[in-house]
Amino acid sequence: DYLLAATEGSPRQSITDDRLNFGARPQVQTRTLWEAPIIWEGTFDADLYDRTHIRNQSSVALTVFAVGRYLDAYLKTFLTSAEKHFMSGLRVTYYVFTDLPDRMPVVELAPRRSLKVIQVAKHSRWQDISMMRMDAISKVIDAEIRHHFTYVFCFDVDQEFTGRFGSEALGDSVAQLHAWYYNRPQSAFTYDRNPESEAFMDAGDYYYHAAIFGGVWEKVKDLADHCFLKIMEDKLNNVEALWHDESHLNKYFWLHKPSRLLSPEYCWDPHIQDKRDINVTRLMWAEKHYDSLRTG
Ligand code: 2GW
Ligand code: MN
Repeated sequence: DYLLAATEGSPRQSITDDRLNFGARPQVQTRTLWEAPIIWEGTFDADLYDRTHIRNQSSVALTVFAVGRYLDAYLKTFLTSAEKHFMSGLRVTYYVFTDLPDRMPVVELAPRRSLKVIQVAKHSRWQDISMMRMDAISKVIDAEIRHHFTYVFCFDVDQEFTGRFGSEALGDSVAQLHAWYYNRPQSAFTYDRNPESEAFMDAGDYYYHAAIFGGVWEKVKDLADHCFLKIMEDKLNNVEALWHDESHLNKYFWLHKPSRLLSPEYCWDPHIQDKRDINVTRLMWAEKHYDSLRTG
């Protein structure tokens, strides 16, 4: 049903996108086996996408979590850089989830852009901080996003926009290729291989990065509900998937193929040596300070 998944209020979009020039990047894969486009620099006309989405009045909700020390460490850079590069020209609202609303950084927003802070409890285990995002995302879609926005994109906070992250990335169901695995053999993918977990996979298509996923709100709600349900089933069975919510996300996208994939240009780790396919970096992983952030 991802072929023509139009619902009221969202533009009807088929999986093949004739606005793309698939041949413009002969060195990389620009379409999946199920004909979903993979968006690489050079394959699209940015103005054309912006014009269509402005004409359709597309609007985008962005969710991001900044709990505990991640608030001071990453949020200001994330939001300030998003204001420069994320969906410029479209109506955007940031939904920031934090346990520390009083410490919110001050960020100047462009016209037609706004920010909402939603207070959440801090789970004591970091794995739960990450996994429980799925529940919060589903709830905010139900309570607010579905009434006001076409699309919702969900981001890790430990990253910085460094180039256009624009309307060419919008689609029904959007997955991010993980920068470390996009050109690696399937045997190297870090899927959950434990048959006891609901996230278990012994085959797949790609290895997707949970730091970015999105789509029309109906699809993102379905993804979040599915992943949260599976996370809770695992808890009842006393198992935890290898990469937590990311393992469940990979299982979900194996069962429900995404209609659009983002190349690693959309989420790049500057520590990766081999940059031969990367013509532009649109968003970069921030430094991790595991010693100070993951303890205490
Ligand atoms: C997470 C790990 C260790 C210590 C703290 C935290 C933490 C995460 C936190 O204290 N506060 C917080 O708000 N977070 C949120 O969870 C924040 O939005 C962060 O970006 C997100 C995921 O945690 P992160 O970025 O440290 O994990 P990564 O970069 O190793 O992420 C991948 O794997 C995760 C599962 O282990 C998720 O699937 C994530 O989406 C992936 O990118
Ligand atoms: Mn991260």
